[in-house]
Amino acid sequence: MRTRVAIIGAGPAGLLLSQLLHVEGIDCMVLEQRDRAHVEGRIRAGVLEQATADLLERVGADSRLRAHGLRHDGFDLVVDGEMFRIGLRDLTGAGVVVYGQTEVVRDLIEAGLQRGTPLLFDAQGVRLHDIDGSAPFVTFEHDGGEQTLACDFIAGCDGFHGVSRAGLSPELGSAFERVYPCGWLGILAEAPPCHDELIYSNHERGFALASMRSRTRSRYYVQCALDDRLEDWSDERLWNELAVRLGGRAAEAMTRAPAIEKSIAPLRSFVFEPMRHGRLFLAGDAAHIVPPTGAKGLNLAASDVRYLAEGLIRFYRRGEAEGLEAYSRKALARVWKAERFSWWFTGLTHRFPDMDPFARRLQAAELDYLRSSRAAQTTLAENYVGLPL
Ligand code: FAS
Ligand code: PHB
Repeated sequence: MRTRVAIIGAGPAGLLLSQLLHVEGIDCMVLEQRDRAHVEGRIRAGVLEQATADLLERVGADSRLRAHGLRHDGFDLVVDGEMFRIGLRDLTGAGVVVYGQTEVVRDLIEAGLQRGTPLLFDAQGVRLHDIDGSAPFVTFEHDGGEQTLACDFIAGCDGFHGVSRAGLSPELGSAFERVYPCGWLGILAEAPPCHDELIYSNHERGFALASMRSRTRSRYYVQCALDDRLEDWSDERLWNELAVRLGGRAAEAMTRAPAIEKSIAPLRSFVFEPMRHGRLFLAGDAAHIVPPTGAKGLNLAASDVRYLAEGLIRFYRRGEAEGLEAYSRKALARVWKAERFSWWFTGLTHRFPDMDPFARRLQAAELDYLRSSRAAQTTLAENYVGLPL
């Protein structure tokens, strides 16, 4: 088998890249280790920057997003029970779209299948070969046999635990990491949201977030201990904790319902530099991870593949390699700004076990400043809606 761009992974990064290339007539093939049901069933991100929504429109995968996406012009912060709003559109002229990553993945898979983009599920044992040469290739098992896919370039879109970055010798790159002393316990419930916008809460018992997937489906998170297990958190305990941490009107408006999904995710900041290694380009979680507080993970995956697609299109259309040579530098410039924002917003909204009284006073002062300063709120808002590409 042969293609121009072999894409490893059918998450948002790999799927969006495949469609950005396909609509420009550039051959590619997506190799995904899991089956379609698993990929479409993963519950993850919920907030799209407008730039991400625009990319979905560019590849013709936005009809359900336009019909069901919830346009949000602000969100609320609750600090020790007191709520104040960050008016995103008033402060920046832009908002965000609340639309589950699950739906984004479904829309991109559907667009690819309708166009006939080669997308192989259940591709096991993917291995990358000769990424430093002029004829890289990928081997994998599929349909009971060993397959070889020859290509010009490989896009490693296989997430944090994928093989693309793992296959690189450590001395070829630099990893930067911060692991937080807590995780997020997330719940999905068929229950109307408790508020018409998202609520981020800094409470003495820990962080909580009230989000949503639709007007009838809610998504909530509470900060939990690193060693917490799902069996430690009954639905009742979780709903009670959410009511305490979100407090006031949110607690009164909250509709409790059985969890249809419950999961714990660790909080981590991670960047691997550079994002290019010969004919291999890393994109999305394969290259970086942000704590979900700033809702940047999915949106960074989208901006990475936008830059990568621009470089590949320029190479195949005009034979110019400058876009590919600039990819890592351009992507990392945006990644590090999102890492900084996500780290800052996590520190502002969470109570960490090792936070001493001085740190807590600084946090309280920063929240008080944010509440009272349009300039401070504008800084938060322009990072949240997404910095210019
Ligand atoms: P993904 O991990 O989504 O996709 C990688 C794909 O590659 C997967 O389908 C995987 O099966 C496949 N793959 C892996 N190894 C392979 C191999 N060897 N061969 C072939 N295929 C392989 N972001 C937010 O903004 N908000 C959130 O609330 C949020 N919550 C999250 C919760 C969890 C539990 C996790 C893990 C992440 C969360 N994120 C969140 C971040 C998340 O949305 C990512 O940023 C986003 O999925 C990145 O997309 P990809 O880079 O495509 O990676
Ligand atoms: C979500 O709805 O899953 C979500 C929203 C905002 C965040 C993180 C997660 O910051």
